[in-house]
Amino acid sequence: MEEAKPKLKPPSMYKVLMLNDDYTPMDFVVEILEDFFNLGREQATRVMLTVHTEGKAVCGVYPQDIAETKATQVVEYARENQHPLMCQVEQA
Ligand code: TYC
Repeated sequence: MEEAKPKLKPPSMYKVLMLNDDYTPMDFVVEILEDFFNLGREQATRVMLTVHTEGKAVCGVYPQDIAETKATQVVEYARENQHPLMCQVEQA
């Protein structure tokens, strides 16, 4: 008897982007990149400076539900600390 072909495909991946603003402190952004995106201090600093100079940068790439959850958690954490930091999720 023939085996059924597995039809599982890997999930589409989504980028979490961080957007620049004039008010969120640089240290706070670096802390977020370390804590929510598991970047080391050097890479977190590089990503933060890319956002600061270019307007946005990719923080990480994940399956959709994880990407959406991280973006929501980052924005909530920023609001709890009275910062206007924004994230975007888009398909990779
Ligand atoms: N532009 C901010 C400042 O000069 C720093 C900053 C970096 C803010 C990255 C947001 O996603 C951001 N304090």
